[in-house]
Amino acid sequence: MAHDTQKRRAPFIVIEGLDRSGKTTQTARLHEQLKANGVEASLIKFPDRSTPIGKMIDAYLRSVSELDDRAVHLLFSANRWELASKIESTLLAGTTIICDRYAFSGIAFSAAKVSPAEPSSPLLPFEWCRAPDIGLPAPDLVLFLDITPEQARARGGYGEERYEKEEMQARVRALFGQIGSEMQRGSEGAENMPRWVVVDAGREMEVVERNVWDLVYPLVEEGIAEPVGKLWTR
Ligand code: Z5A
Ligand code: MG
Repeated sequence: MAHDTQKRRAPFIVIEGLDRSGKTTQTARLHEQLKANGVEASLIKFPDRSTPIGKMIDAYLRSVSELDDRAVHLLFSANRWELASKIESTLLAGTTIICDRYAFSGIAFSAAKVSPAEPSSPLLPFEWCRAPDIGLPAPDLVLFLDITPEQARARGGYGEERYEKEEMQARVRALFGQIGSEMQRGSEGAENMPRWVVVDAGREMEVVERNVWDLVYPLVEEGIAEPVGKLWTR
Protein backbone atom coordinates (compact mmCIF):
# COMPACT_ATOMS: atom_id res chain seq x y z
CA MET A 1 0.00 0.00 0.00
CA ALA A 2 1.39 3.33 -1.07
CA HIS A 3 -0.03 5.57 1.65
CA ASP A 4 0.37 5.81 5.39
CA THR A 5 -2.31 3.48 6.72
CA GLN A 6 -1.40 4.21 10.34
CA LYS A 7 -3.60 7.29 10.50
CA ARG A 8 -6.46 5.50 8.80
CA ARG A 9 -9.32 3.66 10.39
CA ALA A 10 -11.28 0.66 9.17
CA PRO A 11 -14.49 1.05 7.13
CA PHE A 12 -18.06 0.59 8.37
CA ILE A 13 -20.03 -1.37 5.75
CA VAL A 14 -23.80 -1.81 5.99
CA ILE A 15 -25.78 -4.30 3.94
CA GLU A 16 -29.45 -3.41 3.65
CA GLY A 17 -32.21 -4.79 1.52
CA LEU A 18 -35.64 -6.25 1.17
CA ASP A 19 -36.69 -9.44 2.87
CA ARG A 20 -35.12 -12.58 1.42
CA SER A 21 -32.66 -10.45 -0.57
CA GLY A 22 -29.74 -12.40 0.93
CA LYS A 23 -28.40 -9.92 3.51
CA THR A 24 -27.56 -12.58 6.08
CA THR A 25 -26.06 -14.85 3.40
CA GLN A 26 -23.93 -12.08 1.90
CA THR A 27 -22.77 -10.50 5.18
CA ALA A 28 -21.63 -13.95 6.37
CA ARG A 29 -19.80 -14.66 3.10
CA LEU A 30 -18.14 -11.26 3.07
CA HIS A 31 -17.04 -11.71 6.67
CA GLU A 32 -15.53 -15.13 5.87
CA GLN A 33 -13.80 -13.86 2.76
CA LEU A 34 -12.29 -10.89 4.60
CA LYS A 35 -10.95 -13.15 7.34
CA ALA A 36 -9.55 -15.55 4.70
CA ASN A 37 -7.66 -12.55 3.29
CA GLY A 38 -6.19 -11.73 6.69
CA VAL A 39 -8.47 -8.73 7.33
CA GLU A 40 -9.66 -8.10 10.92
CA ALA A 41 -13.44 -7.94 10.58
CA SER A 42 -16.43 -8.05 12.86
CA LEU A 43 -19.97 -9.05 11.82
CA ILE A 44 -22.92 -7.40 13.57
CA LYS A 45 -26.66 -7.57 12.93
CA PHE A 46 -29.70 -5.45 13.77
CA PRO A 47 -31.94 -6.18 15.47
CA ASP A 48 -29.43 -7.70 17.88
CA ARG A 49 -31.89 -10.03 19.58
CA SER A 50 -29.40 -11.05 22.31
CA THR A 51 -29.59 -7.89 24.48
CA PRO A 52 -32.48 -7.12 26.90
CA ILE A 53 -33.86 -4.57 24.40
CA GLY A 54 -33.32 -7.07 21.57
CA LYS A 55 -35.35 -9.68 23.45
CA MET A 56 -38.30 -7.27 23.64
CA ILE A 57 -38.00 -6.65 19.89
CA ASP A 58 -37.81 -10.40 19.21
CA ALA A 59 -40.98 -11.08 21.22
CA TYR A 60 -42.76 -8.30 19.32
CA LEU A 61 -41.63 -9.56 15.88
CA ARG A 62 -42.78 -13.07 16.71
CA SER A 63 -46.13 -11.61 17.94
CA VAL A 64 -45.50 -13.01 21.41
CA SER A 65 -46.02 -9.49 22.76
CA GLU A 66 -47.78 -6.30 21.64
CA LEU A 67 -46.13 -2.88 21.81
CA ASP A 68 -47.14 0.61 20.77
CA ASP A 69 -45.74 1.38 17.26
CA ARG A 70 -43.75 4.35 18.56
CA ALA A 71 -42.39 2.38 21.50
CA VAL A 72 -41.11 -0.45 19.31
CA HIS A 73 -39.59 2.02 16.85
CA LEU A 74 -37.63 3.60 19.69
CA LEU A 75 -36.54 0.15 20.90
CA PHE A 76 -35.10 -0.68 17.45
CA SER A 77 -33.17 2.61 17.56
CA ALA A 78 -32.04 2.06 21.18
CA ASN A 79 -30.80 -1.38 20.12
CA ARG A 80 -28.41 0.42 17.72
CA TRP A 81 -27.43 3.09 20.25
CA GLU A 82 -26.46 0.28 22.66
CA LEU A 83 -23.65 -0.57 20.22
CA ALA A 84 -22.77 2.91 18.95
CA SER A 85 -19.63 3.56 21.00
CA LYS A 86 -18.42 -0.01 20.43
CA ILE A 87 -18.82 0.47 16.66
CA GLU A 88 -16.71 3.62 16.76
CA SER A 89 -13.95 2.15 18.94
CA THR A 90 -13.82 -1.02 16.80
CA LEU A 91 -13.33 1.02 13.61
CA LEU A 92 -10.67 3.19 15.23
CA ALA A 93 -8.87 0.04 16.37
CA GLY A 94 -8.63 -1.04 12.72
CA THR A 95 -11.34 -3.71 12.60
CA THR A 96 -13.74 -3.53 9.66
CA ILE A 97 -17.43 -3.78 10.59
CA ILE A 98 -19.91 -5.61 8.39
CA CYS A 99 -23.46 -4.86 9.50
CA ASP A 100 -26.63 -6.74 8.51
CA ARG A 101 -29.41 -4.05 8.49
CA TYR A 102 -29.11 -0.65 10.19
CA ALA A 103 -31.04 2.61 10.66
CA PHE A 104 -32.38 2.50 7.07
CA SER A 105 -34.42 -0.62 7.91
CA GLY A 106 -35.56 1.21 11.03
CA ILE A 107 -37.03 4.06 9.00
CA ALA A 108 -38.40 1.99 6.12
CA PHE A 109 -40.27 -0.55 8.27
CA SER A 110 -41.78 1.94 10.71
CA ALA A 111 -42.72 4.52 8.08
CA ALA A 112 -44.38 1.70 6.08
CA LYS A 113 -46.94 1.04 8.82
CA VAL A 114 -50.54 2.02 8.06
CA SER A 115 -53.77 1.58 9.96
CA PRO A 116 -55.90 -1.30 8.63
CA ALA A 117 -58.87 1.10 8.41
CA GLU A 118 -56.91 3.65 6.35
CA PRO A 119 -54.28 1.81 4.30
CA SER A 120 -53.25 4.96 2.43
CA SER A 121 -52.21 7.01 5.48
CA PRO A 122 -48.95 6.26 7.29
CA LEU A 123 -49.14 5.87 11.07
CA LEU A 124 -45.74 7.45 11.72
CA PRO A 125 -44.29 10.40 9.79
CA PHE A 126 -41.04 9.70 7.90
CA GLU A 127 -39.11 12.47 9.72
CA TRP A 128 -40.31 11.21 13.11
CA CYS A 129 -38.98 7.77 12.17
CA ARG A 130 -35.57 9.15 11.19
CA ALA A 131 -35.13 11.38 14.26
CA PRO A 132 -33.94 8.88 16.91
CA ASP A 133 -31.18 7.56 14.62
CA ILE A 134 -29.69 10.99 13.87
CA GLY A 135 -26.11 11.02 15.15
CA LEU A 136 -25.47 7.26 15.05
CA PRO A 137 -22.09 6.21 13.59
CA ALA A 138 -22.42 6.75 9.84
CA PRO A 139 -21.54 3.86 7.54
CA ASP A 140 -18.92 4.53 4.87
CA LEU A 141 -20.83 2.41 2.36
CA VAL A 142 -24.36 1.02 2.22
CA LEU A 143 -25.03 -1.81 -0.21
CA PHE A 144 -28.72 -2.14 -0.89
CA LEU A 145 -29.57 -5.68 -2.04
CA ASP A 146 -32.47 -5.34 -4.45
CA ILE A 147 -34.83 -8.14 -5.48
CA THR A 148 -38.30 -8.16 -6.97
CA PRO A 149 -41.27 -9.51 -5.00
CA GLU A 150 -41.37 -12.40 -7.53
CA GLN A 151 -37.75 -13.30 -6.76
CA ALA A 152 -38.47 -13.13 -3.01
CA ARG A 153 -41.41 -15.47 -3.54
CA ALA A 154 -39.19 -17.91 -5.45
CA ARG A 155 -36.91 -18.03 -2.39
CA GLY A 156 -39.67 -19.56 -0.31
CA GLY A 157 -41.64 -16.36 0.18
CA TYR A 158 -41.77 -14.24 3.30
CA GLY A 159 -41.63 -15.89 6.71
CA GLU A 160 -43.96 -15.94 9.67
CA GLU A 161 -42.93 -12.74 11.46
CA ARG A 162 -45.01 -9.64 11.93
CA TYR A 163 -43.86 -7.57 8.92
CA GLU A 164 -43.50 -10.48 6.52
CA LYS A 165 -46.63 -9.75 4.50
CA GLU A 166 -46.68 -8.86 0.84
CA GLU A 167 -48.44 -5.42 1.11
CA MET A 168 -46.11 -4.34 3.92
CA GLN A 169 -43.08 -5.43 1.90
CA ALA A 170 -44.28 -3.42 -1.11
CA ARG A 171 -44.46 -0.23 1.01
CA VAL A 172 -41.04 -0.99 2.53
CA ARG A 173 -39.64 -1.36 -0.98
CA ALA A 174 -40.98 2.09 -1.95
CA LEU A 175 -39.56 3.68 1.21
CA PHE A 176 -36.13 2.14 0.67
CA GLY A 177 -36.30 3.63 -2.84
CA GLN A 178 -37.00 7.05 -1.32
CA ILE A 179 -34.16 6.73 1.22
CA GLY A 180 -31.75 5.55 -1.49
CA SER A 181 -32.51 8.39 -3.87
CA GLU A 182 -32.11 10.94 -1.06
CA MET A 183 -28.72 9.39 -0.30
CA GLN A 184 -27.64 9.40 -3.91
CA ARG A 185 -28.70 13.06 -4.33
CA GLY A 186 -27.28 14.15 -1.01
CA SER A 187 -29.56 16.31 1.09
CA GLU A 188 -29.23 19.83 2.35
CA GLY A 189 -28.38 20.15 6.00
CA ALA A 190 -27.21 16.55 6.26
CA GLU A 191 -23.64 16.07 5.17
CA ASN A 192 -23.03 12.71 6.75
CA MET A 193 -24.69 10.76 4.00
CA PRO A 194 -23.08 7.41 3.28
CA ARG A 195 -22.49 6.22 -0.27
CA TRP A 196 -25.55 4.14 -1.24
CA VAL A 197 -25.08 1.52 -3.95
CA VAL A 198 -27.90 -0.67 -5.30
CA VAL A 199 -26.79 -4.25 -5.97
CA ASP A 200 -28.89 -6.58 -8.12
CA ALA A 201 -29.38 -9.41 -5.61
CA GLY A 202 -31.58 -11.46 -7.94
CA ARG A 203 -28.50 -13.07 -9.47
CA GLU A 204 -26.73 -16.23 -8.33
CA MET A 205 -25.21 -16.08 -4.86
CA GLU A 206 -21.63 -16.28 -6.15
CA VAL A 207 -22.21 -13.46 -8.64
CA VAL A 208 -23.67 -11.20 -5.94
CA GLU A 209 -20.81 -12.16 -3.64
CA ARG A 210 -18.19 -11.11 -6.21
CA ASN A 211 -20.03 -7.83 -6.83
CA VAL A 212 -20.13 -7.10 -3.07
CA TRP A 213 -16.46 -7.99 -2.69
CA ASP A 214 -15.44 -5.68 -5.56
CA LEU A 215 -17.28 -2.78 -3.91
CA VAL A 216 -16.03 -3.42 -0.37
CA TYR A 217 -12.43 -4.56 -0.73
CA PRO A 218 -10.99 -1.25 -2.04
CA LEU A 219 -12.26 0.52 1.11
CA VAL A 220 -10.76 -2.16 3.35
CA GLU A 221 -7.46 -2.01 1.51
CA GLU A 222 -7.22 1.78 1.51
CA GLY A 223 -8.65 2.44 4.97
CA ILE A 224 -10.62 5.61 5.73
CA ALA A 225 -8.81 8.88 6.42
CA GLU A 226 -11.85 10.74 7.86
CA PRO A 227 -13.14 10.26 11.41
CA VAL A 228 -16.29 8.19 11.90
CA GLY A 229 -19.21 10.34 10.73
CA LYS A 230 -22.50 10.93 12.52
CA LEU A 231 -25.52 9.94 10.51
CA TRP A 232 -27.61 12.82 9.10
CA THR A 233 -25.73 15.60 10.89
CA ARG A 234 -23.58 18.41 9.60
N1 Z5A B 1 -36.66 -4.19 11.43
C1 Z5A B 1 -37.36 -3.05 11.83
O1 Z5A B 1 -38.57 -3.01 11.75
N2 Z5A B 1 -36.67 -2.00 12.32
C2 Z5A B 1 -35.32 -2.00 12.43
O2 Z5A B 1 -34.72 -1.01 12.90
C3 Z5A B 1 -34.59 -3.18 12.00
C4 Z5A B 1 -35.32 -4.24 11.51
C5 Z5A B 1 -33.10 -3.23 12.12
C6 Z5A B 1 -36.34 -8.80 11.33
O3 Z5A B 1 -35.16 -8.56 10.62
C7 Z5A B 1 -37.33 -7.70 11.07
O4 Z5A B 1 -36.98 -6.50 11.76
C8 Z5A B 1 -37.44 -7.31 9.62
C9 Z5A B 1 -37.16 -5.83 9.58
C10 Z5A B 1 -37.41 -5.38 10.97
N3 Z5A B 1 -38.80 -7.57 9.26
N4 Z5A B 1 -39.24 -8.02 8.24
N5 Z5A B 1 -39.84 -8.41 7.42
P1 Z5A B 1 -34.15 -9.70 10.33
O5 Z5A B 1 -32.94 -9.06 9.73
O6 Z5A B 1 -33.96 -10.52 11.57
O7 Z5A B 1 -34.88 -10.58 9.19
P2 Z5A B 1 -34.42 -12.04 8.71
O8 Z5A B 1 -35.22 -13.02 9.41
O9 Z5A B 1 -32.93 -12.15 8.74
O10 Z5A B 1 -34.83 -12.17 7.21
P3 Z5A B 1 -34.31 -11.39 5.98
O11 Z5A B 1 -33.40 -10.34 6.43
O12 Z5A B 1 -35.48 -10.97 5.24
O13 Z5A B 1 -33.56 -12.33 5.02
P4 Z5A B 1 -32.11 -12.04 4.35
O14 Z5A B 1 -31.12 -12.01 5.44
O15 Z5A B 1 -32.15 -10.88 3.45
O16 Z5A B 1 -31.92 -13.28 3.42
P5 Z5A B 1 -31.11 -14.66 3.69
O17 Z5A B 1 -31.56 -15.22 4.99
O18 Z5A B 1 -29.68 -14.46 3.46
O19 Z5A B 1 -31.67 -15.50 2.47
C11 Z5A B 1 -33.06 -15.83 2.38
C12 Z5A B 1 -33.21 -17.15 1.56
O20 Z5A B 1 -32.81 -16.92 0.21
C13 Z5A B 1 -32.30 -18.30 2.08
O21 Z5A B 1 -32.97 -19.49 1.87
C14 Z5A B 1 -31.07 -18.20 1.17
O22 Z5A B 1 -30.41 -19.43 1.05
C15 Z5A B 1 -31.71 -17.76 -0.14
N6 Z5A B 1 -30.81 -16.94 -0.98
C16 Z5A B 1 -29.97 -15.95 -0.57
N7 Z5A B 1 -29.32 -15.42 -1.63
C17 Z5A B 1 -29.78 -16.08 -2.73
C18 Z5A B 1 -29.49 -15.97 -4.14
N8 Z5A B 1 -28.62 -15.07 -4.61
N9 Z5A B 1 -30.16 -16.79 -4.96
C19 Z5A B 1 -31.07 -17.69 -4.50
N10 Z5A B 1 -31.37 -17.86 -3.20
C20 Z5A B 1 -30.75 -17.05 -2.33
MG1 MG C 1 -31.46 -11.81 7.47
